[in-house]
Parts: sequence; structure tokens; C-alpha cells
Amino acid sequence: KYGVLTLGDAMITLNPEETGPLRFVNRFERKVGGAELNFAIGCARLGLRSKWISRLGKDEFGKVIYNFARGEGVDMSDVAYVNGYPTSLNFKEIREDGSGKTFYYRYQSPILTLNPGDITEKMFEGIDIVHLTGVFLAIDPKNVNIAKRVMEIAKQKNIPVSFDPNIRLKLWTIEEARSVYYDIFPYVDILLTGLEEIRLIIGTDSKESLAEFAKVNAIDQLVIKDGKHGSKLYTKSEWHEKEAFPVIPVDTVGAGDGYDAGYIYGYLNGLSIDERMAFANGVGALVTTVAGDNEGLPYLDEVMPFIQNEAVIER
Ligand code: KDG
Repeated sequence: KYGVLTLGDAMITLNPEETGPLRFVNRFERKVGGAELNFAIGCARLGLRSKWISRLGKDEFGKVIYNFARGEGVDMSDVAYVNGYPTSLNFKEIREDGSGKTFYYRYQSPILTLNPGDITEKMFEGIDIVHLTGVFLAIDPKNVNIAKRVMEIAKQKNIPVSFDPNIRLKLWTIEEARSVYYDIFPYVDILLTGLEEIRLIIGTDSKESLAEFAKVNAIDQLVIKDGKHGSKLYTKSEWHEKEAFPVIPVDTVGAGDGYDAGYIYGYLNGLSIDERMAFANGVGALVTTVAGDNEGLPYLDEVMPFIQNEAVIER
């Protein structure tokens, strides 16, 4: 069994039970969200050993997240409760036309108590890949130092680093994000980004510029996720493309995290580039068929039949 390590802040996500402006919504469903935790859960469901480093508020909501993640089989040995920092909240608003908005209440996130010194070499035992995302970096400027410590230890131990920019413009500006990303990119072996995101980061999505960007930053696999249009990948001077699987989406939040988990699963298990892109497209598609940020993440034995059935239908 391969092992993954990720790190980040999780939240209680409150999903409205009715559409419309949040001020008129009276009922919410309590769920759990957080990009890195979604990834960790996705990896655990696919059968990887999955470790999540985090801090949780010493409150009722912190316990909800802890028990939920532990129940999904995530290794919680480096998650601690902290006093004085309430567990973060995230309210979602859904308008009648299906568009959504997010309202964060994460000003004193428990993860703010994590310091570079808390990252120890022992945490990397049995780890085959480290995965970080831009949500953690957006929460506080000092988090870049924690991320660098994680990536430096990974480099010393020859553990590849994957990174998803996961731009959240409610947490920081694009200029702030860009400058931190460029600080991070030289450590990154696998970049898993959205098409819109990479446009925002480098200002273009022309194949030449993307290839140049990957070369300059020594990114081994540049993976570009494009939702219902599938994904593209640039590596060793070659482009690969894989179509998405057609589904009727009910909630696209978390699909990118699912894609990342699927891609990393395929990478670690030696699937060819095209196979792992198809596998990741399949995981991402399945996530969108279930409401919630991580509920739709599939188990390993659900992915292959889904991918194969679709292939049969296409013929
Ligand atoms: O990728 C899904 C996440 O965005 C969601 O679970 C909440 O982590 C979250 C965030 O900060 O938006």
C-alpha cells in the first residue's frame, strides 16, 4: 500500500436546504469540507494510506471533523485539538439558477497554530508522495514557510511533491497568490491545476507558454483539469488529452480534489499517463454526481466499472 501525506484546514460546511440569498435561508445541512481533507479521504477510499496533518478547534465541530475523517480511514496521528481557535465554518449560498457563493467564517482558523517546527521527519515514514494545495497557503502568509519545510523534507527523502493551486479569491488576491505560487513551483513535481487557474496564474493557456512554464519550473507533470471537457497533461515535451466521462452533475465542489486523488493513485500504482488521466477523470466525474464536498468520492471498486461502462456505451 502506498502512502500519501497532505496538510490543511478543514471546515464545517453548512449547505442551504433552500435556494436564494443566505439571509432568507433558515435551514442548513451540516457537512465537512476542506480541499486537503477531501483529497485525503479520496485517497483513503481508493485504498492508499492517507495521512492528514491538521489542527482542529477544541469544540463540538472539531470533534465532528475528527470523527468523520477517522471514520473514512484517514491517519489522524498528526491532527491535534487546540484551545482558543474555533473550528472554521463555510456557509454556501445556492441561487435558483444553480450558481453558488461561499461565505467563510475562518478568521481564526485552528491551523494558524501550526508552525514549521511542528513538521517532523517522522511524519514522512511510509510516505510515497506529498500533496499540498493553495488553500492552506491562502489562509496565512506564514503558511508558506510550513509548506517549504514539508517540501524540503520531501526533497531530501526523494518523495515527489504534488501541488494544486486551488485558487480561493475570497481568501487572498491573485497577486498575492501568484507570488506565493512562484515561490512554491520550483519544489513541485506534479502540478494539478484547473484551466481557469493556470490562465490566472501565468496569464495564458497557449501550449507553448505552458510548455515553457513547465520547463522553467522543472515541473515533471503539468496536469490541467477542465471539468466536463476532460483534462490535458504536459510531460517530457509531449501533450496528452483525455475526454471527460459524461455525467449529470448535482454538485461540482470537490471534483478537483477527487481528480487529484485519482491521479495520485494512478501515478503511485504505475498506471500509464493515459490510464491515470482516465482514472482521475472518472473519479472527478463520480464526485459531481453526489451532493457534498467529499461524499461522492468513489471507492476503488467503483471507479473501474464506471470507466469501463462508459467506454462500452461510447462504442
Ligand atoms: O475543493 C473543495 C473545497 O473548496 C471545499 O471543500 C472547501 O476547502 C474549501 C475551501 O477553502 O474552499
